[in-house]
Amino acid sequence: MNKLLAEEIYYYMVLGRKFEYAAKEHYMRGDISGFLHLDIGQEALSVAAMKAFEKGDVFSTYREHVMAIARGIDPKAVMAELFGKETGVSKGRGGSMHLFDPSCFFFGGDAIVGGHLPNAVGCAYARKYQGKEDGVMAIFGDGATNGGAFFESLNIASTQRLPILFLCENNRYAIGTEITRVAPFLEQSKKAKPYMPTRQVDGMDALAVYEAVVEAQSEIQDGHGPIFIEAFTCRYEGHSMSDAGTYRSPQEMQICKAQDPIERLKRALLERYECDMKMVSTIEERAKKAVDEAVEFAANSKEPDPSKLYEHIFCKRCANVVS
Ligand SMILES: Cc1ncc(C[n+]2csc(CCOP(=O)(O)OP(=O)(O)O)c2C)c(N)n1
Ligand SMILES: [Mg+2]
Repeated sequence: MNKLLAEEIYYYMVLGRKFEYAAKEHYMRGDISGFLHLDIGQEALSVAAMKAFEKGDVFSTYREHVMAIARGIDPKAVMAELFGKETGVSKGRGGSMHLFDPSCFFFGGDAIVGGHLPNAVGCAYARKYQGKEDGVMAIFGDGATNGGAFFESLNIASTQRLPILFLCENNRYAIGTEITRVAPFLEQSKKAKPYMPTRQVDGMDALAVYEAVVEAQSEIQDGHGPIFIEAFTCRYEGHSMSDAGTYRSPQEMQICKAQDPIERLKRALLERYECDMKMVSTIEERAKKAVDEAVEFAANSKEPDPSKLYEHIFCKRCANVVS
């Protein structure tokens, strides 16, 4: 990875973290309602995967604010969506879990755990049928690998040799349930092994995630069929704003935070890429400004007109997917 790209990834990771803390604050003030799942701790994965899978369609889970921004959606439009405003990326109709922008090749945000996997497979089928090479990336949590939709999706992707990358964010928890209480092992890539090549990566290391996704995308584009990457990561906050996360011990959190992805990339910038502290601070200030502007924009935007409540809900012609 070159220095410019490393700096860009750092910018989006810092922006992502600041964005999430601002969202948390405004949720507590009552400006944001509904569900809110924060990505704090998982930024390396969310940002580096988006930057690596530059072309192609992305289907993600409900923990997707940072991914959406890294994919190119304006932070203002993301924050306005959380605030339920007309200027939001989904016109205020979707909220936190339904950020969607076909122009950025970002197809959500899905509230149903694993529900987006069959959609992603369908899109990969369409892409193959159309002779388009870019492929699809589906991102999901460890919890999603216990559902039927997961296995059906792997099966079809494998038998049809579809150009799809399955990227599992293994943060070891599905809400408050530790993964080994509901699955026979910690490593969820074992479930995918019979279907396709699997790899594991340190999801707290942005550079490693980037390399793994770039390599996988070039393989799926070359017609090798699907690939599964399992990235081990750690979310710092509770599952959502209604979860205090008390089931994790302070020691466990301390081990997690010692791997902090932003600190790790900062160290790489200073040591490997020979950036100076001034450059790093400038990037951090830019990120702060973008978040402040996003909050201001969201706060000052209008709410949707109630008489237009049913507009923008159903797709009349899914032109971006099938034409
Ligand atoms: C089909 C379905 N079952 C249950 C739920 C309730 N639910 C919401 S999030 C979640 C846990 C998912 O955990 P994981 O996939 O590991 O993602 P993470 O929250 O760790 O990012 C559950 C069970 C749901 N939304 N959809
Ligand atoms: Mg999880």
